[in-house]
Amino acid sequence: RGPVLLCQYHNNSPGAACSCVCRSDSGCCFLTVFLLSYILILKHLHLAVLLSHPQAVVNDGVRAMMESALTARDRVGVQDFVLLENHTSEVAFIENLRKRFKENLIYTYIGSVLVSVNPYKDLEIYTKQHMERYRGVNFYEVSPHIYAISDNAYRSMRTERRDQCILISGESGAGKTEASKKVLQYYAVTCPASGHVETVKDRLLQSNPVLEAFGNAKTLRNDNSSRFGKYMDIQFDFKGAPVGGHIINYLLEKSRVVHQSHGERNFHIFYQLIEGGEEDLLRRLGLERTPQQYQYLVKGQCPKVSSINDRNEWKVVRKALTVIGFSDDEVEELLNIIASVLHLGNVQFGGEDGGNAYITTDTQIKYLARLLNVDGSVLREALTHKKIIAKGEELMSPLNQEQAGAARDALSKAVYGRTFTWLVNKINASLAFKVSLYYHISNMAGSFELQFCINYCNEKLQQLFIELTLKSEQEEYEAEGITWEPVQYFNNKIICDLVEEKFKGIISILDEECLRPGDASDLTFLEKLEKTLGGHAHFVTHKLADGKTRKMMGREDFRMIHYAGEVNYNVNGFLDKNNDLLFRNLKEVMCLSENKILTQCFDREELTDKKRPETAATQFKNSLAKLMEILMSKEPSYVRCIKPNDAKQAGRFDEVLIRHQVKYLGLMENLRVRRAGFAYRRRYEIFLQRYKSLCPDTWPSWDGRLVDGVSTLVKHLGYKPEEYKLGRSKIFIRFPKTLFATEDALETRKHTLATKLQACWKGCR
Ligand code: AOV
Repeated sequence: RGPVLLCQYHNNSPGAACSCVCRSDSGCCFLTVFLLSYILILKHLHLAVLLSHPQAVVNDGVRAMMESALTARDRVGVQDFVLLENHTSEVAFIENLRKRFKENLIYTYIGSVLVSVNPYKDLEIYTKQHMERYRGVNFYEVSPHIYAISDNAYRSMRTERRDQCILISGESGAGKTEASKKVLQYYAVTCPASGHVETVKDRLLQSNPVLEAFGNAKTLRNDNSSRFGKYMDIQFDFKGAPVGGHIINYLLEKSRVVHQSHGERNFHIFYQLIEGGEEDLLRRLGLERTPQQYQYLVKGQCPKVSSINDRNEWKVVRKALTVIGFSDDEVEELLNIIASVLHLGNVQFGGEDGGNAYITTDTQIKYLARLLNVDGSVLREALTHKKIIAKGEELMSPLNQEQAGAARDALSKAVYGRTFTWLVNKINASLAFKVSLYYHISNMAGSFELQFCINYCNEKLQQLFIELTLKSEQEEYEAEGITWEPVQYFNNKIICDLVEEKFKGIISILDEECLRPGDASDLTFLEKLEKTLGGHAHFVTHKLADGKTRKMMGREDFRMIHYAGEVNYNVNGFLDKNNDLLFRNLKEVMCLSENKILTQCFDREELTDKKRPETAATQFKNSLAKLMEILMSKEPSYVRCIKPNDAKQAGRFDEVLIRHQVKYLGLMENLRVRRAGFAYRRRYEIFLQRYKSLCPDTWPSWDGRLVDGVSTLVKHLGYKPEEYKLGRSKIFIRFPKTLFATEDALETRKHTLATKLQACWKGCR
């Protein structure tokens, strides 16, 4: 029956906490106190010991602790890649990721960039206690975490009064959406609040399930894949409370409404409504509880997904709509539209063998007329005819079966796409205030025209990333009064220009072909590309300069050499997708609809506007340019997400897949830039606090100027002049090995102390 000592030591210094419960039955109070002071010396170790006999502490507990501390670096790798001994080695980089992943340490830094590997399982690292641990503490003094990034951005915003943004990137299923939700939750829990603010917090959090229901879908890569790009701002008041928000959506994958690849689904909302919708609601909408019955839901042959409970989700979404502030009428109109899309998909046409199309499914038209509040016969005609203007006269020209099917699908896409934008606007209105936080672009693979836009976006983000990283490095050196050493890096501006340059860029050429009347086609577009861009260092087609044909390349393909690697694009469908045209008469029908949401989505002015609408690629280019402007005006933090395997399985580390992402995310380049000068830098007070025990002049405290203390300390440690520099407020250390030697000295000192303690304990006995 020795003393029982329970001690928990948190390493989130400054302000480290030590909580103890001591029960001393055998009068060993002195020893308990002694042990405690010993434990206090053992800083930076998580420690939770429950002991029944103090002897055990010294012999086993302490030794185990010492051993684990000394071998920790081997076992769990370094928590910042800049501390890798061989920082140019991709092998070492991936090995470090692997070690940490194995220990469930999914986060690692490259300087201030957070690299995150999707664990595909729930880790106990997002609790309130974790949030508390990261609140207000120094970024580097705690283990890497998304909360550290969130907290750091928040504090910089408050102390430096600069807008912040957190850029989250990575391929589909890598964990971007989850990361963004963690950021939101962190702010919702840790930021101060008052009455009105509670509503904003709720709305911010509740906007997620709604956006996901309408904008996410099950794909092969991710059961909950965001099929749109998203930029979200949160505005904080002067007290640091969130008071408003704003969301901008990009490039919803509308084609998913009418077609899904095998094993994929349409947007979640359709299944949620059908599975979860109340009986009388479904009756009113004319829907059956069987997804298999709807053409738009059967293409992927995947109505059910084991990880998704559509019925429960429906309840969540329905409630969220109310919290965000949708009235019952608005919800009704919204669901009318969703149901209409399903009915539209079931509209079938007769008129085989090239004859004029006619509608063979009357019930659907009846439901559509009722739900969309339009005239059934007008809709019927619009679905099977095209309005053309010849010699100043309007004519209705009949469509064949195939054309009518395409017109129907174009209508479904337009209705869904515009309703989605309406939804985002509506959420924005409910978030009242405008302005500042994170950006998310998902990787919409599978369709080439989207892939093209996404890869273009990634080029732009990479450009921004390199520019800003270099800029902030340079600024820090200047602020600290340290000479800047120029860094060599690949500038991908040449690839951005290849896509976006006026007249000569791919988008300009595509638009030109889209506007050209006559024989313009995907192939003439490719020919023009060849003519204009042949010979460009980053553009390749099957034609070689000497007139021969390049092997391994299709005749309808062009290849771009992106910063992250080569990608082949098939030009099929580029013109159509870029035009994204909805026949005028279908637009007219929608303009006549009395559905309150559609009247806002289809503006009558659009019909009188003679100007051609902007093409999809140009719209994207413009919104991207605006986004870059927004991002440039803010101070960025980065989260780079990595997907560990394609099977969505916990614990599997697929090296080939990961190596590809490390390359595509430009992580080695990032590390190179970060390591070009000095690997490690810390504020004087933090450096001194950690290592002062290693020098008799600075231990137990240093009373003079911090810089002098650090200087005395490092001289005592034998740092050579070329190994470090002293700036205005920080010490800069060039190589990780210098720092490691100091860390090892610290461990040795702790070990010596432990041995002394042990001897002392024996003496006491
Ligand atoms: P994404 O946003 O990067 O893909 P998600 O954030 O949707 O990817 O993540 C995919 C899935 O991985 C989630 O549904 C979770 O099951 C799991 N996951 C991700 N991050 C974590 C985490 N930190 N802890 C536990 N599980 C996680 V896409 O939206 O397809 O580009 O468009």
